[in-house]
This record gives sequence, C-alpha cells and structure tokens, in this order.
Amino acid sequence: DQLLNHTGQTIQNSRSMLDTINRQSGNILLVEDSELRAQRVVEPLRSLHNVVIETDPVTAIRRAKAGIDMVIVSLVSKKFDGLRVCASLRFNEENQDTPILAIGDPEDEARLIRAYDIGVNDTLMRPIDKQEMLARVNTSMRRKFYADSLRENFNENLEMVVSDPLTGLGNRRFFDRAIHPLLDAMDTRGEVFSIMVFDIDHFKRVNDILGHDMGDQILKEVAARLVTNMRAIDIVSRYGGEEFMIAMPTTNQADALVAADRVRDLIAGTPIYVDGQALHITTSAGVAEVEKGEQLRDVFRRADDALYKAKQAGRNRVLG
Ligand code: GH3
Ligand code: MG
Ligand code: MG
Ligand code: MG
Repeated sequence: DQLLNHTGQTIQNSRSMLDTINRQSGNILLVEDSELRAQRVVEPLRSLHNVVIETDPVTAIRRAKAGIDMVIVSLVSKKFDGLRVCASLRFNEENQDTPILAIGDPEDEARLIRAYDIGVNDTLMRPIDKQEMLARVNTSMRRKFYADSLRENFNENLEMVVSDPLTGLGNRRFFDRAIHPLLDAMDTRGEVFSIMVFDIDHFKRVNDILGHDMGDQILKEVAARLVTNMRAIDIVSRYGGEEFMIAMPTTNQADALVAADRVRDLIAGTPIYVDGQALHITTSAGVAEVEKGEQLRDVFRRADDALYKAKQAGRNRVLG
C-alpha cells in the first residue's frame, strides 16, 4: 500500500515536472528608460510573454526580488548604469538564478563582455534581430523552468528519503545527519549532549495479538507522545521498526535519564486507544551521554547496552 502510494506520488511529481518544462510563457522585467527602445524589445516578445517595463533601477531591483522569471537590462541609458543593475540583481538571494539578458550598442562591446563576469547569462547587440532575441529569451526561460523543477523535485525527494511516512518523524538517515551539529558544538564549545533509544516492550506479541494495523496505530501514538514531550531542539527519529532514537542537546546523563523516564511514564501511564480499545503499552529506554572524542558507534552501543539491561531487568524502565 505504502509502496503504491509512493509510486503514485512519483508519477504525480514527474507530471508536474513535465508541465513545468513545457511551460513557455513567463514574466519578464525589462529595465530600460527609453520608451522607443523598450517597445522594440517588447513587441516581439509580447505574443508569448508578459513583459513589464521599469525605468527606475531601484524599483526594478525590488520588483525582481519579489519574483520574476527573467530580466532584460539595457546596458546604456541616461538614468542608470546597466552593469550595476545586473550586479545588484545577482547580489539578491532571490535572483541568484534569474536569467539576465543584457542589451547594448556596438560601442558597448567591452561592457557586454564584462557583463558575463558579473553573472549575466546572455547578451545581445543592437540593432536587435527579433527572431534571435525571441529564441534567446525562450532558451533562457526553458532552462530556468527546468532548473526550478529539478530543485522542487529534489526537495520533495529529499523529504521522502529522510522521513518516515507512518509517524512523520525523521528516519535513521535523518538522525545520523542531524546529529552532526551536536558533535560540532561539543568539539568547538564543549557542549554536552545525550542520546536515548526507546523500544516498545513485547511489540511482537502486540502485533501477534492485535494485528499489524493496530501495531501501526500504536507506533503512531508512541511517536506523537515522544514528539510532544521533547523540546523543539531535540532530535526525534524513528530509527528502526519500533525503536526511536532521540538526541538531547545541552543535556547531561542525569537530565537525560529524567527526561526519558518522564516520556516512559507518559506512555505507560496513559492507555493508547485504538478502535475504542484501551491498550496498555510500555517502553524501555537506554540513555548515554556522549563523551568528548567518543565515536558515535560507541555511544550508540552504550545506549543499546543500557536498553538491553532495562529489558533484562523487567522492561518499562529507563537505564543509563
Ligand atoms: P522487546 O520487549 O524485547 O523489545 O520485545 P519485542 O517483541 O518488542 O522485540 P523485537 O525486536 O523482537 O520485535 C520487534 C517487533 O516490532 C517485530 C516487528 O514485527 C515489529 N515491528 C517492527 N516494525 C513495525 C511496524 O512498522 N509496524 C508494526 N506493526 N510492527 C513492527
Ligand atoms: Mg526492537
Ligand atoms: Mg527488541
Ligand atoms: Mg521491542
């Protein structure tokens, strides 16, 4: 089921990607202070694109920042320095990838070449060949839409790769990455942190008696209780099947034990309701404070050993 669901999503993603690539028409900002020259640029583009003319460079830069698919800048003008406009555009986070086409006169050739250094994608020399300009604009636009769709898909896929669909928590891959800043904080600022591993008691039995679906509902509820009871800065993950790994920044062993026992109590002390049935679920946890210079796998092993001892000692308890 889950697999089908994901496949569906992927197909959906590819579809929206195709839509994006096939998208042709875009919003273009033309920075030009001569009405006559502006019209020469707008006229060939108008049938396919939406072109807005801006004569004031400050307003133009603000507009581009607000969102535009492409900018065309006239290099020579009475009111502004086109190269500086291009540089300012590139300086904005929002316009790092916005295609910029610079247009200049033959005597501006040196400046047109310099424009590439500033980060302009393409240049044109007057007199403008209408067909050539339209072709260049369309190519830049297609490239931009394609890059946008790749980025969007990448972010969506990344989300799928690091998150657990059942509980919505980060998965093991997420945890293993998210913990790195804590290791850095320990190296540079000497900040301590602890990890804890929670494991549902006799979960195999729960599945056998109540069925896998009920088991899934229990996992969801345990995850929800974990999240709501940890601080926002804690890293909570579903590390394995019915195992949850948590990292607590700036928390020593003693405080981590207290926090873990509070969560344990919260799960054991309040029944989980699934299909109107009150289920009494318990968990066991192992806690380990990370020691300076310690390898992560050694920390995990210590937490795991503590968990094992908690199980041996009768479960529904926390050990460090
Ligand atoms: P212990 O108290 O020693 O932890 O016993 P246990 O039965 O919980 O431990 P064990 O690791 O032997 O079994 C874990 C069980 O968790 C086995 C597996 O069927 C179940 N499980 C793992 N992932 C899922 C899941 O996504 N959904 C459900 N419903 N069950 C799962
Ligand atoms: Mg287990
Ligand atoms: Mg187990
Ligand atoms: Mg278990």
